Amino acid sequence: MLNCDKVRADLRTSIFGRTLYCFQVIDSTNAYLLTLARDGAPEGTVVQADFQTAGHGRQKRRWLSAPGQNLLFSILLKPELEIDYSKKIMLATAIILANTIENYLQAHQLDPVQISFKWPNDLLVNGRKLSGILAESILRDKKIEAMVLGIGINLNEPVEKMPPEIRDIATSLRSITGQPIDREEFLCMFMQEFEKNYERFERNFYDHVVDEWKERCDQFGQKVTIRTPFGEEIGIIKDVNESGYLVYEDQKGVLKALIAGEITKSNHVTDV
Ligand code: BT5
Repeated sequence: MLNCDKVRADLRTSIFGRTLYCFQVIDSTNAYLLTLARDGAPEGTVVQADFQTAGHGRQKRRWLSAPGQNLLFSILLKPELEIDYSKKIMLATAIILANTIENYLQAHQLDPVQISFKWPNDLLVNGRKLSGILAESILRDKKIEAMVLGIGINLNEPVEKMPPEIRDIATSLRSITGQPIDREEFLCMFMQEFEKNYERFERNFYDHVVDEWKERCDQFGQKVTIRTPFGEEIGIIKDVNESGYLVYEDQKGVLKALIAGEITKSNHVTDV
């Protein structure tokens, strides 16, 4: 089980992770933290679990993770911003997570890895998913009263032992580097990086977040299949706009901005 006392002792933050709940088994860290949020838990509260019986992604898709090998946790934010900022907060979290991975590898003298972002919430290495982020919010009067950011990152689970559903699409930091990853240290590094950047991003109302995010996205110009709330369509990815929405050109040449959806296939031949 994750050594929670060690995390508490080593953590150098003033808000994030100062209230920390660690579980051996839970249904979902996001679901639990949403309940705590409704009961008035403070900003920065973190819930971590070694195993989830109902870990999920968007649209109730399952998040699969073997017991005690990876990191599964959720953080509570109370940003006092309009709903419009939700997407940008999620993109900021991906940046923070990518920075943490780089810091960790550097601190352990491991070779750097090329992390790329897939809209809206995936971190990929060599086209395989290393991590997913799920944001769930409690809204009041168009404002974000509380936002729970759930992070699943594959640290130590070897790819060959992953369940067949994800074996061909996922990867883990251990499989990439060949080295075991210290979960306690990684979690502390993430919280520290989060606190440092969260303050910076909030101060500037998330200016530049999208530009920073785009630097790591290599999907622009790709012809893809996009699952939208209104059905699937083929389009060319053009941009991610200032609000963090996906901008694509449909087959009639019309530009569309998508707030929620999914890029399901990116194997179309394109000359763009
Ligand atoms: C996500 O959803 O990628 C967000 C996942 C967030 C999980 C965390 S764990 C802690 C917290 N508590 C929760 O209950 N959730 C959060 P989405 O974009 O919908 O992607 C889900 C898809 O990712 C699945 O349908 C699988 O194809 C794939 N997947 C599932 N488990 C995976 C894994 N361990 N590694 C890589 N891909 C995985």
